[in-house]
Amino acid sequence: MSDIHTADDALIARIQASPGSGRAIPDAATGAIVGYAPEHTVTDVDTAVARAATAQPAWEEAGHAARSALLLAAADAVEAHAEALARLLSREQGKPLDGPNARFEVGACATWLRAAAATVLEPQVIVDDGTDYAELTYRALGVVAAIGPWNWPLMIGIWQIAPALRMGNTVVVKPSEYTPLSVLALVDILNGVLPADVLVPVTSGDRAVGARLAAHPDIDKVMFTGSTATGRKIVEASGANLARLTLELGGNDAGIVLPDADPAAIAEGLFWGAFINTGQTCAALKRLYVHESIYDEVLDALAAVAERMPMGYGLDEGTVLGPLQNPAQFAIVQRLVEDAKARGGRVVVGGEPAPELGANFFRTTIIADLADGVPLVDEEQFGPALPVIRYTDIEEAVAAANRLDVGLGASVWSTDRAAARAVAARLRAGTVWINAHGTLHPKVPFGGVKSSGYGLEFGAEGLKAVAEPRVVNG
Ligand code: TXE
Repeated sequence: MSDIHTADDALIARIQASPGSGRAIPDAATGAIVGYAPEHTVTDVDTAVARAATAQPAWEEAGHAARSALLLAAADAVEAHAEALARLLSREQGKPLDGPNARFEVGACATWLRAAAATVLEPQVIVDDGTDYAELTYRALGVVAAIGPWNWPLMIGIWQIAPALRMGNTVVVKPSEYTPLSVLALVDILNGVLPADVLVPVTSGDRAVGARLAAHPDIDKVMFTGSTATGRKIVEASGANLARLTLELGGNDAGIVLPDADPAAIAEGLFWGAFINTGQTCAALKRLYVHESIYDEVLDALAAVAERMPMGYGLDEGTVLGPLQNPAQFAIVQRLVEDAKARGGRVVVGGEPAPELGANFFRTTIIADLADGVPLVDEEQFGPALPVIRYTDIEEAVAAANRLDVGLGASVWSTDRAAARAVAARLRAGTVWINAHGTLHPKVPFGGVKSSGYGLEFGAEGLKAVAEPRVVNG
């Protein structure tokens, strides 16, 4: 490697057993080898779970104050390595350093660690009437499996790890086979401050490793973010070990632009709502319904933003959009866009790959004049291709937004907050944003409905999800 002396390569060197051994992980943009990830086996999963189970009682015994102090130290350690982590993430995942991307993601890891450290679940007195007394308290569950995806591997990893550790659980973390190196580097940094075996990673290209982890008899909870198909397998596995589950699965978030919206004012919010991380985001705007009275103005304003956002190699400063992370995802996006064009969709911008940038690049694409039933509207594209649909009547738009079997997020765009809130109240989604889409806060619960999963993350609700309730009565 030419830039062998850079800090991100030093990180990679630390997490590799030896250079050249393990599974080669490509740079998402160039295909060059970034590093080699250990190839663990199902037997290694058993060893990892046993180590985490052995470490758990002392970690729980250490108490809330000690664990919070270590999570704060972990946040400082992440910040001390922020640029190296961001560079490694950018190379492996493809997302640029700039914009709401790699540096932003690493920063969010520190933010969520600190938020978990600061959140306290006080005992809740349920009855205290002079005769009866009952309070509800929470304690650790045991060993948590953290199984993550490739789109926001560090941030979603921390969303799973931080609350689990905070409550006194130990964690076995299994990153996506596409993005193991950045997660291993994060775990290495966290383990610089945590006691031994409190956080144990396993990595493999073999999906049997994730399956074993989810089904392991000594796993008490699975935190999973990924596809609905894999989520269903994890639900089936939990029939045997009765592991508690938090499932954050795919979505197909709708946005509804009301007739009184100001196209110029909302264009940038709409753009990042849809195209953050080049569209590879669970709660991104994936189909946009615009009232006919401002349809053309919204399309023009959105296209103007799209045309000035540079796509390219992530380590090039100024780039804000990257490639699709992997060829399979590229193929999904290409298929859906080609199909939408064949069905009469009007390409407003993009509409084709960008091979001059690299094999996995697809141009920022906005396709207008589509209708429900077209696969680009009905299926999760998980890439930089936004379908825009014209509507006449709000009843029609609400019905369209609610008609699919997923419900992670949704958004309503309007200058009239009361009108927007009235529409929001009718949308079936875990979160409905007004004049924004996908913005998250570490204290605000986040989770899906319908096939987008169940369970809440973040804040006090997120801590309860990795804890065992216990009522003390009397
Ligand atoms: O996800 P998978 P993939 C969507 C997106 C994408 C599709 C597939 O549409 O095209 O999912 O992506 C581990 N038991 N999202 O293949 O297969 C696996 O190793 C336990 C949406 O990456 O769900 C990885 O660590 N674990 C999503 C993780 O599950 C298993 C983000 C996710 O893999 C397993 C990413 C098993 N049987 C993709 N099999 C979002 N909601 O943001 C695999 N795994």
